[in-house]
Amino acid sequence: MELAACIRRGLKQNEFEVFYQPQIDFQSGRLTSSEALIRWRHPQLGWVPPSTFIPLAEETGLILDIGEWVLSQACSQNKKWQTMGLGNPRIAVNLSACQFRKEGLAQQISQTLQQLEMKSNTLELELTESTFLENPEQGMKILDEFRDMGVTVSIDDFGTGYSSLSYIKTITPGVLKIDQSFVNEVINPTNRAIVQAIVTMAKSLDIETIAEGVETQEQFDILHGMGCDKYQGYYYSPAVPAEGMTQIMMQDM
Ligand code: G
Ligand code: G
Ligand code: MN
Ligand code: NA
Repeated sequence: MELAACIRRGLKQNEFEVFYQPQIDFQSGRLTSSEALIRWRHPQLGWVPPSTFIPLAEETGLILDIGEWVLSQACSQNKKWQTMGLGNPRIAVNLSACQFRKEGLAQQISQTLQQLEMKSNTLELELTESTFLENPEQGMKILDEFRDMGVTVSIDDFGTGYSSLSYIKTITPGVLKIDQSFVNEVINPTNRAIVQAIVTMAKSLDIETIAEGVETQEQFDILHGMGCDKYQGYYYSPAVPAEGMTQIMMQDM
């Protein structure tokens, strides 16, 4: 069967699952939030990584269905965690350019939040610079709507785009997610200088920084020392199923 048809069938037959990766505060060592990351359990192929189906889903527009599904899954899961008394966790959801392009995104998100009775200030939406730059005018309008709703905007893979820093001023994100490629080699003086510059700039603009893909104690120490706010990565935990995330949250209480 064609991959697109497989995705369609998979959505109908509940083959997709949302995993969650913890985000940890460097200072306190406490869990603050998690990122929702889709996984596909294909009946024949087993776990199919998003890198093999997200690009096609974007080409075919299927990402609109996937995106809506991930958002409602993640929000209802987060609501469950709040109801279980596991604090006031935040959840970060990835938005693709395709979703960002379609009319009515903010209204759709607002509706989902209302239906699930989830507080909008516990939702973070991740977008890349290129998603925004595809159509900055429309982008500004959507970001204003997000802001009015009280939803936080994060810039994903920060530092890998080709945008000028002036866009930071335009977007005024709540969070910058420092791309894994810098974090991975943060031991290297050039990368270290770049990451330090990002962290310093973000601090003075009152923007939070998250280091992505922290894997080692050494990376942890360097980033902590630089004043980066939070981290995400295998050093703490990979993305895990909802039940695994619940366990992690209970241990963190
Ligand atoms: O979790 P993993 O590293 O395998 O994710 C690979 C890529 O897939 C990442 O770039 C991530 O942003 C993307 N991805 C994961 N889940 C989603 C999702 O729900 N929506 C979108 N648009 N992208 C996702
Ligand atoms: O949305 P984004 O492109 O940031 O997706 C994050 C991706 O990074 C996911 O595919 C996730 O599984 C992956 N990831 C998370 N932590 C680590 C890590 O410590 N090392 C590596 N190599 N990948 C990671
Ligand atoms: Mn992301
Ligand atoms: Na990223």
